[in-house]
Amino acid sequence: MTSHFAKNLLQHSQQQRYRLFIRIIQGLEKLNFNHAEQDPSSVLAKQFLLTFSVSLLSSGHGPTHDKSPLKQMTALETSSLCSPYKCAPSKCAPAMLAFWLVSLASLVLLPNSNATEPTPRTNILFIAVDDLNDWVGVLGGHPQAVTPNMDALAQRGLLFTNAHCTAPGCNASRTSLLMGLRPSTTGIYQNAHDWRNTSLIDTAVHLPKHFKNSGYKTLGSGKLFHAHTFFDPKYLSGFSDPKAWDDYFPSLTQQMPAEAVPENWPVNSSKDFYGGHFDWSPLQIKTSEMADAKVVAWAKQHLSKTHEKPLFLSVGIYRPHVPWYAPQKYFDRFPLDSIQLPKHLEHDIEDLPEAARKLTKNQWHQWIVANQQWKRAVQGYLASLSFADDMVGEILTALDEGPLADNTTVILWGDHGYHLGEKQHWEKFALWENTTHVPLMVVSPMQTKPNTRCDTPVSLLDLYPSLIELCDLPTPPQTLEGRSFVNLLKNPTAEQDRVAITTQGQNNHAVRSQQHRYIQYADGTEELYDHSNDPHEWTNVANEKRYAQVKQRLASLIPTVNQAPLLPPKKSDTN
Ligand SMILES: [Ca+2]
Ligand SMILES: [Ca+2]
Repeated sequence: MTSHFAKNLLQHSQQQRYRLFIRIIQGLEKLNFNHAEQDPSSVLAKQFLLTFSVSLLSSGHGPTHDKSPLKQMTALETSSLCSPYKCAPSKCAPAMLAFWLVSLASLVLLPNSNATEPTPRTNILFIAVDDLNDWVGVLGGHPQAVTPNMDALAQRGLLFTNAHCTAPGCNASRTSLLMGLRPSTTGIYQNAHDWRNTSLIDTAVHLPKHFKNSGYKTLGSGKLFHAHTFFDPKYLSGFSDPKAWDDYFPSLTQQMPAEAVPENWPVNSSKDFYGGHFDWSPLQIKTSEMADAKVVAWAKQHLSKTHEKPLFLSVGIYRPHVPWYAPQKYFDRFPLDSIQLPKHLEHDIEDLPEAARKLTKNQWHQWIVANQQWKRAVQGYLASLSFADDMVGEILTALDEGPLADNTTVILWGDHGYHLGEKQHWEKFALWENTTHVPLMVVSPMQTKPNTRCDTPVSLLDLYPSLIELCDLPTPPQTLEGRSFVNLLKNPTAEQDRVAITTQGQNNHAVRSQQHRYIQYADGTEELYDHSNDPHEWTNVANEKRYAQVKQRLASLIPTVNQAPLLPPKKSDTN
């Protein structure tokens, strides 16, 4: 300890030693010595400490330092404070020892000159890609996906290969992620459930606001809280919170710009599906005219300059959310006659319980097949995904070329998965792997190593506590229900017993472990899939006796709190 102290001391400049001296003097004053009441031993100890601090000021410096005003001042103070007292050295030894320890502790604890500059808090670039399933190249969900930018991002850090949403719908998933609370805890299960009309407005602090309250500059662009277009300006604001942001694009009260649409729509689909907004077609426009391109252009401006505070920048990319309208060049990347349908089993739904079959958009599927639109729809998704990937590439290039490159943590996530005909289902709002599995990648200069993967299940619910740990933020007032995954960033195999839980409506849950998916519906019916031999979840083994213990263990992890929905449930959720 003594040698460490000496080494530490020698590293301090004269100015730092002076600051140290002042700290010791201030510490003595706080001890509130009163000359008339102190016993002589305590006063001698104080004298010893003062003498020590004076020697500290002069140590390591040449004779010129002895003549400095500083030295003269300390000598004067020492004399005036302590000269009237005398005592026997034997009596004051314990007190001297105590003060020695105090002074040594203060010196050792004082950081050395290299560490006095606090490490700047990492900036956060938070990229949300809407309705992004696991077709991203590095996750291998579709052999024709073209996502070089997201693939490159994953290779710069850590890719979670087994990440899942807490709810398979935009609003329920995003609200859960941003509040750090399960849908079953808040009762927010559907897109119509606006968190701002609930008690959460008083009892919880959502993620961007927590960053703002904790000293970050918060900037946002595009969809973060739920919003959609439906080609009507009234939906573009969504459920945002203008008070959470220092600035937002298009504005503090509007999350999304209006999007480019064909003159006559639907082009390939039917008015029966969301009034025609579930549609796919190339657009004869420049990429820069796309709404997402405007969102990204704004974000790029802020990545090209320094900021007075650490930055939390959220960028929400709307594609590949429907409508799958994108410039012609993105469709040209996927010639129609080359399109491969997603892997599917013809009679897959026959071993599903009735509650599961009710979730499927079977009628949509029948229409799509009957009208020869399945390949065209897959083409539309692949084109929209490729466009979204180009947008991610633009953001990352701006980051890399700007002043924030070295101290920014990048997190890219999708809000839920997406079916394109598997199990005769389209979209989300179900509890299978296609719907719950999401891309999640983290590149953190201080935490992750390039080209690492983590196969342990994690949840988007884990993002809030992970960001708290990464950025050293205080805890918010609500009790966060996720579990930080920061330990997995450095050591991807550190934990293997985690599970991810997804909830679709009240009392319907899926529990995903490393090997299995267990689903339990409100009526008690079940599904179980074994991913070790059934990666597409084609064979429901819930009724096989050999899986009884697996089922029992996973069922025991289902949330016990299951709040009633905020509003009466609709027959089916809407986009
Ligand atoms: Ca979504
Ligand atoms: Ca099946």
